[in-house]
Amino acid sequence: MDVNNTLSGFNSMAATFAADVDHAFWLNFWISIVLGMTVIIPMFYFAWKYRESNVKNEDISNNSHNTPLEIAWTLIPTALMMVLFYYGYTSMKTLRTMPAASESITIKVEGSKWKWKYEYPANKAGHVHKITSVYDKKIGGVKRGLYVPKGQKVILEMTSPINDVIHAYFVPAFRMKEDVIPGRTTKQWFEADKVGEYDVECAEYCGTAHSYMYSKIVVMERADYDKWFESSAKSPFEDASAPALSKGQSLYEDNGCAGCHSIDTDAILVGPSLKGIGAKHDAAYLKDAILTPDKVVPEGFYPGVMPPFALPEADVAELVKYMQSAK
Ligand code: HEC
Ligand SMILES: [Cu+2]
Repeated sequence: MDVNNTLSGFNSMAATFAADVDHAFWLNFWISIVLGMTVIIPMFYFAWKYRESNVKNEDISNNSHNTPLEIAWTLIPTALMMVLFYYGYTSMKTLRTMPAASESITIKVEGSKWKWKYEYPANKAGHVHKITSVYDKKIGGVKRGLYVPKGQKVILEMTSPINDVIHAYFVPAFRMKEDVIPGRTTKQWFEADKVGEYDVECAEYCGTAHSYMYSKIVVMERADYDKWFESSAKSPFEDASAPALSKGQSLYEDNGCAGCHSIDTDAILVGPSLKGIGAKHDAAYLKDAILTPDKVVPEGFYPGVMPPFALPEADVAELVKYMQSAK
């Protein structure tokens, strides 16, 4: 269940308000079809009936007005508009009214080029789960996502770094979408009512790897979620017997380097492959590449794509060590 490329989108409904949104949509759809047809069908009929070969000019008279008709075509569309407004407004109100914080889990979401990061409140042991969701070309999906329990209200507090661009957090299976804006906090809530894995997509064009700015929401049974939440495991599905990641590799994953660089193949993603980089460059170069990426830009690449990472000295050193070990 760890990696799944065929998650659920519009084909499933997994949030309490999803049915309301669909109801408003289909009502809109069918009213539009009926209204459209009442105009288009008579139009073709009259075009055929009053075609040139069938009607002489002398037979044509002008009607100045028809009161009952005029009342009908004013009142009926007005009533239909009110119906559409009612369902659009009530479902929007449900989506936009945040539940009380005391009965919800509030999770911070950060969207940046091109990854999603989640930060949970501290658990009983004081551990804060921080998860980075970054597309991995090798597995054709994301390793980790947002883990939530079924039947629980969740509030997402979303933002983007001040030097980034606008993104949007879109979960088709929940019928939920909200902009994620640099320097501003936007909110969205949901209550998932079906266990499963659901797509998260960025719905605001944000540059080169926009189409890979992808994550997933994993809805779990309460007990499974609690067990993971009170632990310090990175994900509920991590293989406990697997050797622990080195500090450097773990930083490499958490900072989303893998979204732009391949480190064990020569593949060029957004940035150059880092395979064997330790043989080409010294530690000082690698350190500068992280702190001030625009200082030296390898041939064939552009400045301004890799964001500068203002990481603590020790973390940079671990990252450099990890890159040097990648043969
Ligand atoms: C948004 C995409 C992106 C992310 C995220 C990113 N990089 Fe880069 N990286 C690039 C691009 C593009 C270049 C080439 C242009 C430049 O040097 O600024 C580059 C260059 C580099 C270089 C120099 C490579 C060479 O051959 O000279 C190193 C080393 C590097 N990145 C390491 C990292 C590390 C470590 C991280 C994570 C902390 C990271 N990058 C995150 C896009 C990215
Ligand atoms: Cu985006």
